Amino acid sequence: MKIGIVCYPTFGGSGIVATELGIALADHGHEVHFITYNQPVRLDFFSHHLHYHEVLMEEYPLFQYQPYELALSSKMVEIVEKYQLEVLHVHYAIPHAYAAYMAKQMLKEKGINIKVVTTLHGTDITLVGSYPNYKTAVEFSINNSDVVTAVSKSLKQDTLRLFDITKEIEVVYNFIDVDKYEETKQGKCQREALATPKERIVTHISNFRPVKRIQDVIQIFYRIQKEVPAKLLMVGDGPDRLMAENLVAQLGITDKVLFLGNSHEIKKILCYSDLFLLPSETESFGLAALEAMAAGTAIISTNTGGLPEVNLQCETGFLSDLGDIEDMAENTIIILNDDEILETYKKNAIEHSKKFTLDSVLPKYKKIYGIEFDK
Ligand code: GMT
Repeated sequence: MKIGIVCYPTFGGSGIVATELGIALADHGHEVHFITYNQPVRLDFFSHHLHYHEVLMEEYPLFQYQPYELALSSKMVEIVEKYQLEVLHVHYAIPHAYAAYMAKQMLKEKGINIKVVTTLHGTDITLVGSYPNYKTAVEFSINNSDVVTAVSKSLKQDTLRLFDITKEIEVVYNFIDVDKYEETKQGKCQREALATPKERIVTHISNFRPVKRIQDVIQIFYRIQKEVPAKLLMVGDGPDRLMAENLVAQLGITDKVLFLGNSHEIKKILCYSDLFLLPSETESFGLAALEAMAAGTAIISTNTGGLPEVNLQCETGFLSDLGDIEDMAENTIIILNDDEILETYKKNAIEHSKKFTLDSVLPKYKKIYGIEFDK
């Protein structure tokens, strides 16, 4: 089948899911066309099954804001026609579902019927999507997609609560390619480059936006390092990075916290890690936590959104109320202070991550697209 995938090409979870899905479909012989404003970060190669089309914008002095939806929908029409695509799968409703609806209407005029699949990822619903200034258009474009999916049960419930939805929403969980984590585990993990043998390694990975509560990550770690020898790896970049660096300096723990920036070596970093911190305000799923679990890392998170569907209380880690940094610090110390507990949680994390495999999710998307048999 010929499939168009529209996503944010950055380090955010929705772009990662979209890219990994596209790569897997191409591996199964389908022709996949990414339509985005930059090459997706995890798309590091092309093949005759895998293509990338850049959405180009025009500068004009009259525009205070450039009309991205216009350029995107025009590009979708062009690529659907040129390559005879059969499905457009858009990840993150804003503005992709809206642009896809416009593209579908334009194509209809040309006698082409394209199926539009919209996958809701999180903040497109729980934060930005429900802003009064966007809500009408987001609701309209969800209701006018041919198929709508959400990445967790919790996100489906949030969508039904926040919008007037007339469309069925199917839950298709985020996924990981378990084999890729096995390969990393077998490779040499140069942990000693970052910490002494006695130190535990605690990791946080995100795009450092306010919703991730980076200040809580630092405050939790501040309490941990008083009780357990440990290092904190802060991976990613975003608006709250400077605030976090200042807080680390204020608390006098600069020698114990490493800011690594955005990284293409996530699996390697996770293979050094003992525990992953995710104290988010809201998290529709928590792909970063799932990736950490697959790499054998215990999880300390809040109990918001879809996180309880991923992190299991007293099994793969602990979940606390939003902002309860004392509880999250205490739970972390319990895990890190005891080799046996840590090993048990790590093993459980690996086992539970296997419930979210590419192999279980791919057939669901194929069915949604209408793929009956692979070539
Ligand atoms: O907020 C982010 O971290 C990025 C965002 C995105 O859409 O790029 O992530 C959302 O989608 C991910 C993939 O489905 C989910 O795993 C994240 O939980 C979700 N983020 C939030 O809900 C805050």
